[in-house]
Amino acid sequence: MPEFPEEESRLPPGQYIPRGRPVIHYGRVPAFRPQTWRFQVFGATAGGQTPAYTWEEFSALPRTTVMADFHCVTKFSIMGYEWAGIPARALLEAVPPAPGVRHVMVWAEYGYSANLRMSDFDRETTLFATDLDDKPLTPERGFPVRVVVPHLYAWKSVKWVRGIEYLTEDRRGFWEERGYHNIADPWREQRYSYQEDPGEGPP
Ligand SMILES: Nc1nc2c(c(=O)[nH]1)N[C@H]1C(S)=C(S)[C@@H](COP(=O)(O)O)O[C@H]1N2
Ligand SMILES: [Mo]
Repeated sequence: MPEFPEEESRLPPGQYIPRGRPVIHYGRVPAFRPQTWRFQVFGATAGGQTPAYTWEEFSALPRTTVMADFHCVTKFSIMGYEWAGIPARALLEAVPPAPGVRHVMVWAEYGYSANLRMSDFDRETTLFATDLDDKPLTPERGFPVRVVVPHLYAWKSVKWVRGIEYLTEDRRGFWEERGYHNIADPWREQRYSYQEDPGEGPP
């Protein structure tokens, strides 16, 4: 039996609540070097400028808090994380995209990336989180800043984020190129790329 029965109704199909709060990622945890760290906004910006924020500049952007559940495609869901950080919309305001931009590529250390539709990026709950449960992120959770897109599978919630690229045409990110779904809505169980083709599925 789940500890909190009402959480069951918040579980997307095929997900379960594990013990504890697992940490999961591909590859090693990068070091943070505040002197050389930059957050680059590039691609199709409205004015053509592609600013690189220092850590001091980036962390001075407006802040907000988001309470949300977190759904990994490997089927565990963490209920009720409290993230704090910079809303995606603050970046869209600071560096407006060109009119034709429909997608955003989020870039991290070591070249990890995830693509988002602008409609998923431009949401009240999409966040560049610096804090989890009132404490700065730990290194393995993405310190100093990670993306949180709670309404999509968690591989889109890029840790150790270093920039965003405005795209006029969609491109697939790290896991989207390796067989995972381009959109990744857990409520529709959009786990794998074969589900993108209507009528396609495993035998
Ligand atoms: N940079 C980076 N971000 C990443 C990953 C990764 O391998 N590298 N893994 C993703 C996956 S698959 C998941 S489930 C979540 C896990 O976040 P957590 O460790 O805070 O639970 O981070 C996501 N963000
Ligand atoms: Mo994941």
